[in-house]
Amino acid sequence: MNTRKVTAFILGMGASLTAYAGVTVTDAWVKATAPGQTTAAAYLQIKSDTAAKLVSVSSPAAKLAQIHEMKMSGNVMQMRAIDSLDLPADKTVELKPGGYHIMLSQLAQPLKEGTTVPLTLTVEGADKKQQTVEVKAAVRSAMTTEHDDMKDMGDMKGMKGM
Ligand SMILES: [Cu+2]
Repeated sequence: MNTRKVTAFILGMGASLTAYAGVTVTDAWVKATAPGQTTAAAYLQIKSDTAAKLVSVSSPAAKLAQIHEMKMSGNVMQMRAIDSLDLPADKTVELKPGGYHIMLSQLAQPLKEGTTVPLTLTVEGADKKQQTVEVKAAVRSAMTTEHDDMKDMGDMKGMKGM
């Protein structure tokens, strides 16, 4: 195996990660808005080395940013704001279409594909100490994500104990 190639690969990976003292955020993205739309959902994967929780999110792109969860109520998918999202030690928690997401409301301007949205995540450790993680979420076209939504919704329906 070519060692130099492996090293370059690892460095490349590191560049796409945002790590702050034990909290790693990857693949942050926001769905591009349709004309007239003033809300958008942001998704990402977050992992903490130690047990912690995501307690708040803010963004200069939106007046309000909330942590939302989606749940099936009967056969209706509903979403609601939650106070915090548990981050078990060393476990990747996925915010994705059909599940947990960050809801951006009262957007300052439409979100266009190819741009980025800065997000500030506040994570609180078991010791109550808070740290913030700065993330740049890539804006992706709603067209290409629509299909994933449907698939995830389908999966949600089959899930037990949610
Ligand atoms: Cu929502």
